[in-house]
Amino acid sequence: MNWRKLRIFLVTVLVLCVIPATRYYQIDVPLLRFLGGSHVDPLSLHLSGEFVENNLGTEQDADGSVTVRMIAEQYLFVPHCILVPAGIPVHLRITSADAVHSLVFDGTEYAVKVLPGAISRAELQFPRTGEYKTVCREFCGAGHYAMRSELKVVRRDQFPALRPEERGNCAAQ
Ligand SMILES: [Cu+2]
Repeated sequence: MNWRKLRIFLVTVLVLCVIPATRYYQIDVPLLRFLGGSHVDPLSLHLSGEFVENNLGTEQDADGSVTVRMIAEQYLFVPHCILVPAGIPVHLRITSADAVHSLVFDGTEYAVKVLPGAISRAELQFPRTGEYKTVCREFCGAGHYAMRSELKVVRRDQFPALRPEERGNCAAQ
């Protein structure tokens, strides 16, 4: 093997390693399926499963914590305004209906990468009441810069008592 062939070979190997290393979030969905992880079909989110429209928003859990389910899609987050009680664990479950997004709660350290086909989970807690802007930090297309919504943290006694089948959002306040 001469040096030129060796160089081409090494560059090819390097490129083949760099592509999966930088685009890992696009190849882990089939892996998730293989491992039996949290997989959802982005094309039928609104038809069945936990991300149907009337299941989005804040759910009161039996142990006092809350679960928030959201969808990220070009160019909005659904629901547009999330309502959670202060000082209580918030289990976030979010998926994407189209591109890769990144949900960031401004003024906090929380950032969640959102992929189509997978459920991203995060454990959040907001000790103080207030309003947080939630923005997308992953360039997802022409309307990316307008992809913003809101999270409202209210006092525990101001948070509405939700029945098991009921989901809360800012409108329920
Ligand atoms: Cu975006």
